[in-house]
Amino acid sequence: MSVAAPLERLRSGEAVIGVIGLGYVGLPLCRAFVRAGYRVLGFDIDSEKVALLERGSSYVDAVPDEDLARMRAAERFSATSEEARAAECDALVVCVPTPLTPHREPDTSYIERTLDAVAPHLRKGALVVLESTTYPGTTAELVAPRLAERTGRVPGEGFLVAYSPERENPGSEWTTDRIPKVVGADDPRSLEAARALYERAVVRVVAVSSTRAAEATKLLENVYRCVNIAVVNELKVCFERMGIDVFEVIDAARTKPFGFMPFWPGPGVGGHCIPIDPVYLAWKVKEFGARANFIELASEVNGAMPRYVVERCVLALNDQRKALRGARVLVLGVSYKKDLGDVRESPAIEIIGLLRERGAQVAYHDPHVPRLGRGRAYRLDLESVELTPERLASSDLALVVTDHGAVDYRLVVEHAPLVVDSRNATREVRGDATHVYLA
Ligand code: SAJ
Repeated sequence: MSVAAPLERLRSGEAVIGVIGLGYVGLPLCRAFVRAGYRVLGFDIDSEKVALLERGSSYVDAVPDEDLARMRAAERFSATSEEARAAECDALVVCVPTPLTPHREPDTSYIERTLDAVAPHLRKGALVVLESTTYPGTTAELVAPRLAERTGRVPGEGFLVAYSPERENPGSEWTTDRIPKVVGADDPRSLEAARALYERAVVRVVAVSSTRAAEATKLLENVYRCVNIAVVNELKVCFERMGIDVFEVIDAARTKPFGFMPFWPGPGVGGHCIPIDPVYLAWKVKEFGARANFIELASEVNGAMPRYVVERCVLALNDQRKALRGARVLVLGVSYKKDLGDVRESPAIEIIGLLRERGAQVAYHDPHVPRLGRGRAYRLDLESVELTPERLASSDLALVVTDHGAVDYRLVVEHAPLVVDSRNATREVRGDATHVYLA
């Protein structure tokens, strides 16, 4: 089949698109491609996920069952674990995890395993796009060479390769089709193919000059958040000592109609992006003799927040002549951000681990998280308890870690003998209550 074939089929919209990794990024992307008129084949190594999707049952909040039903009814979506079916695809979009190793270095093993699985079946001239967030250079130094070695073909000719960062935003109204899509490639034909792939599916395609520029674009987006969150976390600690309410100050600063975007102090940063992506960049720049000081410092400041929150609990109990050891602490909210059930990298897991290490008896209430298994460093085995006046009154301290909208903070302030609030969730109901501490 000529090199033009997949590229032609992408241009005409007849292309079959393979999406590898059917998680919170891959499944919404499948939906966007189906809505654009493509036939889509979803790949996942987890046969349970494939079986659920083939039964019309979605496990990704952003893609409800009715959307999945429409995709399947249009006969333009199916899911499989059979990597050989990559041969049916004109384009393969890789949306697999890029976590950190235990030594906090980039872990590209999921990308490598995916490339090795599809390479033997890669159609001649097919396009491979990496979407996983990663360090600048991954596509040019790992993806293209690995595929070239395994297929014996030349990148940009025997197969096409590009990078396009995912911008899925869990829990928001920003659906894939409405978010401008950055694409970068290192040869004209790959760029043309990547543009053709996405132009049908998203509001706007933003082409940049190389795969490295596209990889760096995504990292800048998340470094921007990570550093600005660290700034307000550091100011929270400073202002607390100065008797200044940092939340009041941020609220006042945001009245400036330009040149200021509010970020909010919290108990630390969780999720799959903000605590991890910046570390990928800080790691890579060292290869060039540089040092990403702000990223390193931001990771340190954000990483110190769980301990700071626990220290504030010790101080609050101390003011009531109580010790943390043996205290009954009720943690309110354990997911990594409000109104979601995702606990990945959630600071709540470290906070609960630290409280337990100091002898506290910890329970939690989270309407979105029925049970907590283990974090990277702690095994918790807890189930969410009901939030009742009795439960609050029998606790020594209620600690707000994640400020879910579904929690009644008036009830918390009225019935808990002590409240430590790391999200300013009690601002409307605490008045001048002296038993409520900010953390
Ligand atoms: N956080 C703060 N203070 C803030 C904002 C966030 O402490 O002012 C904490 C959150 O509680 C959470 C962590 O930081 O633990 C990350 O929060 P996030 O709002 O950045 O949420 P994420 O991790 O879901 O980030 C995603 C990102 N989307 C992609 O990477 C495609 C990010 O780029 C989005 O900007 C972000 O959602 C968003 O805007 O909601």
